[in-house]
Amino acid sequence: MGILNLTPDSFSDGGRWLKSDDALRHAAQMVEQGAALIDVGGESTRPGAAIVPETEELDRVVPIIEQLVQRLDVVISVDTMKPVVMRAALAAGVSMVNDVNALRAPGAVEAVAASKAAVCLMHMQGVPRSMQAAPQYGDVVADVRATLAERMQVCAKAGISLDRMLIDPGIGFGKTLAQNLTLLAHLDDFAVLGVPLLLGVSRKSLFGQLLGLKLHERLLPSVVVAALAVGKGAAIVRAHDVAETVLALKTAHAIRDNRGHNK
Ligand code: 9MG
Repeated sequence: MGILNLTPDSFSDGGRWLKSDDALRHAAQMVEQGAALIDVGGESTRPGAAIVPETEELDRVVPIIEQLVQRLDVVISVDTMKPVVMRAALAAGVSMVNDVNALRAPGAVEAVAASKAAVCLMHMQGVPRSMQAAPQYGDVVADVRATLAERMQVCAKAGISLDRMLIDPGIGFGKTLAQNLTLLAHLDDFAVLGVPLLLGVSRKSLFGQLLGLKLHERLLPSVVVAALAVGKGAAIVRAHDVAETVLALKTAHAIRDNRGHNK
């Protein structure tokens, strides 16, 4: 899943794709490099990010989504927490909603239920503005899994079938470095929920905390973790650096698919 941030303030590529021609060209390039999905976002979810007014988010994402749906033969997904934006993006042709808030906003579940689109339910403790202040869990893996299971149940009750759902433990969303590492070490524990796992680690601050790396130095650990995640069952990896991530994932897939053969 290639990331297309149409935001002035995203943590790693804020402001880079504000001109529509640049955004469309970048999306096409990610597809050429092997992305099977493009995730279009108009509001930064980085820690401390400000809330973007609905109209502004709509203006940022809808015209680009309309173009991408016409031009690219891949899944276009919208990264938003707002039901109004979900509905407009669905009307513009997205086939997936990626919600870091797991459809908690009033009307979000209904917006997705009224469509045929898939939904990624991501775990977040708190809200982006303050989520890194003091994240607290008993057993982080069990707690995140239980919350995702509960969100899946809410969606199922509203008529969203299991085959439309994906889950994501939300690395960096209301988690300390130790909690992020524990989740990454236990990704296979999410398989019991019975839906595909999506993971986003690309250029995230855990690499700054763990290795002292600046943003532009985080490519290598990002692709290493992407490959490890595939080994632990991840179906989709959300990435800025698509070409490099695709190479890592192809290698990880070849190894994973070879398990059980011993000749
Ligand atoms: C929008 N966004 C930023 N980080 C993300 C992550 O890790 N997962 C998903 N699903 N979306 C994310």
